[in-house]
Amino acid sequence: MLKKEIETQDRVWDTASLELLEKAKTESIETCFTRMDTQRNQCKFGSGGLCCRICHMGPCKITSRSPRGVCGANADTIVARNFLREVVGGTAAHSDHGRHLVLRLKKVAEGNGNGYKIKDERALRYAANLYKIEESGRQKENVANDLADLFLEEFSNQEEELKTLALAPLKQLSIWKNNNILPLGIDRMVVESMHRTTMGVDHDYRNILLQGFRTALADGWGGSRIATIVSDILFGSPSPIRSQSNLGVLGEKTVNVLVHGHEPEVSEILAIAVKNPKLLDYARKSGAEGITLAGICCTANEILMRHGIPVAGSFLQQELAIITGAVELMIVDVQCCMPSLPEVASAYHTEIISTTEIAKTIGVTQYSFDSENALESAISLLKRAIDNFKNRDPKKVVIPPVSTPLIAGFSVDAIKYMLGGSFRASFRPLNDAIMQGRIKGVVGIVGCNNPKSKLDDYINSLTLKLIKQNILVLKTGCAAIASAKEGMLRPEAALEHAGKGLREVCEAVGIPPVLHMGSCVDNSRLLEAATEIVLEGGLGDDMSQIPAVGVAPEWMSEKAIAISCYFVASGIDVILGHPFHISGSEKVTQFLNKDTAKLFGASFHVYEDPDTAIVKIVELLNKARKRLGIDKKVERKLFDMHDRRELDV
Ligand code: BF8
Ligand code: SF4
Repeated sequence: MLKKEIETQDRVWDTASLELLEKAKTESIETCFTRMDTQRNQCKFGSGGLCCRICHMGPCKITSRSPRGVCGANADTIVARNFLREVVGGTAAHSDHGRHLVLRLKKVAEGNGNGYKIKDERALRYAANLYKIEESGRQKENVANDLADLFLEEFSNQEEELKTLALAPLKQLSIWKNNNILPLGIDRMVVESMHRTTMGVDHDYRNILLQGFRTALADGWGGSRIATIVSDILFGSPSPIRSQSNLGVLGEKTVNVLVHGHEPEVSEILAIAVKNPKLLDYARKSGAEGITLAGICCTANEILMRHGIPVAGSFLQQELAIITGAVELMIVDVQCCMPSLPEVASAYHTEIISTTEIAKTIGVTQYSFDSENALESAISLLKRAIDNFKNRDPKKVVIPPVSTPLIAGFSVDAIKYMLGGSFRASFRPLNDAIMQGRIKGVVGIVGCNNPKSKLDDYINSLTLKLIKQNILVLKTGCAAIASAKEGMLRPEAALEHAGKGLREVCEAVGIPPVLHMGSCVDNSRLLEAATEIVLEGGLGDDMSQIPAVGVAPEWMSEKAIAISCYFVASGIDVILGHPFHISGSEKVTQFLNKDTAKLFGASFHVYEDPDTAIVKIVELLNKARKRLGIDKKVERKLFDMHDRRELDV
């Protein structure tokens, strides 16, 4: 039963979302925020990880009076098995995304690219060198063909370890080897994990959890890394680019088309098609002033990073975008697209179209996007949106006038160039700034929003505290969109909010204090950045030694679990804004939150508010600095009075 209605201003941080939630209330539209109220009394067995429905002797739930399931499985086994299956879900999602891109690269290499081509030959040749594929003097298509074949083997290898692991620092590899968690082919890891968690196979919670880290490594250093590399080859490596964010990017007088989901193949072509002059003419003849293409979730991040297409919103804003009444077409593909979308859209004229066979929802129009004729397909989708413009009901339209400028596009390459200049691109200046204490460390904030807590509140409060403490913040996914909307992705944010040391570095280099590094699969860019820091020298010889922490403040997805597991296995401590579903087993909790520190040099930490999280993060960074022997400089150089006050919090 509902105790007390939550005030709308306690559900969301930004004024655009607030205005649209009020509109939803007036128009009696159900959203995830209101459904959260009806789901608030959630199952304790589920949240403790104690419900097992792996076989049909069950479902079994573990209580003090029934400490074992019918088969004899105890809480530790059940909780660990459920956890591993979540890691599998996240790994499969990222990796299947990567696979689709590799198959596309293969077609392009074979001369069947149609609308697709190798956009970044430099990225292709760089990747070929990483994998020791001969590229010099060879045609780019031949190089791409070999690379695509190698990547396909990364999925299908049965007994060989992932080749992509070799991109990690050498010592990292030996840590994984010593812990017996070097992953084999990605598909094999996913299948083996499902096998090991089926009834009557792997029962030792430690063995199961180690397989969780191994599977997650197949995501971060495998599927996700491959997805990022291939996206850069096909669509271009991101470099700094200006744009706008939040729902105010929608046009009052333009045809609004939103792309939502994760895989960039369709949205990339839409970003090109939208500039077609004939289409613009057609829009004008239909009474609109033009076409506005904008993004939601990680598709937004993909086309923002490469084309500067504006971001309409993050995960929790997908329904709100439709509630503006101004969206003619929302094109969805895979992951994080709520099944509620057609229901919300039915109150307006918005059409929802899915372009993916593997992602169907009743009420969503299935559109078979013809990748053989990608540009024509994209044009016909946009025409469909234009044709829907006449159905917009002006009385239902509210577009909050909130649109915040931003700079995104910080691939690792782009950061290197910004730091070192085009002739000696390198991470050296960053390493030096960390060693001198001007920058205390690096924190990656990743992941989602979750209506269990106020949208963007934790993410934005923590980000502000971090940059005040001279901590450089790297962002991906919906966490990056939160910062975009908050104005933290502008270089001026350094002047306005950063501590002295970080401000000086940002001003010298011309970067914001918060760097948008891409979508969720692009968390692989964070691993790449951490590797660059290690390889540059002076800050340890594996990733657990550098002053770096990962944070998933408002996470909700299995993908966030996989990401945080590959961070920890890679030696990067992870702060979670709320715990995994593991509280039903003290041993599993102890293993993940403590014992992993001995295995990988990093573990999970749960801090449910930004005030306690910042204290822990600073403690972790300072510990790393002390171990490296660079802590003295922190005391002497880093803290001005302003910073000292913050530390006392
Ligand atoms: O993959 S951050 S809500 S959109 S899961 Fe989803 Fe989470 Fe957003 Fe991107 Ni990532
Ligand atoms: Fe119950 Fe064991 Fe079957 Fe799980 S595997 S449902 S604990 S009998």
